[in-house]
Amino acid sequence: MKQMTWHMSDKKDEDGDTSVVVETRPKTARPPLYKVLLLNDDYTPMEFVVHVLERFFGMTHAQAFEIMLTVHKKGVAVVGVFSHEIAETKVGQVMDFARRHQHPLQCTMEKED
Ligand code: TYC
Repeated sequence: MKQMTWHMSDKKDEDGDTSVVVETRPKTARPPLYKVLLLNDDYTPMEFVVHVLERFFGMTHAQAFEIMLTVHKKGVAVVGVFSHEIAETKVGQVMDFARRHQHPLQCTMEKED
């Protein structure tokens, strides 16, 4: 007959009875995600926005052009969804790059529902 192996997780009580400890899995909340938004304005050149999307959001030229046009026509678009820290970094990089080139381009972040 097959011999069972005792495991550390098998607890013996006073009478020598055993019971298996069943692991409970308390719900661990995942950290919230943040949308990074790009805003339209009348002055930032389209090619600059396309370059920003390629450089900081890893888009191809075609993807970047499409998203740039969406912002141009609709006023705003989500350009990525990230952890709070990464979103903050992206916003900072875009705002800094735009400021250094003297363009009024605005980039913000917003918590996802
Ligand atoms: N509206 C700008 C123009 O006509 C282009 C533009 C697109 C600016 C997207 C900002 O986030 C932006 N030159």
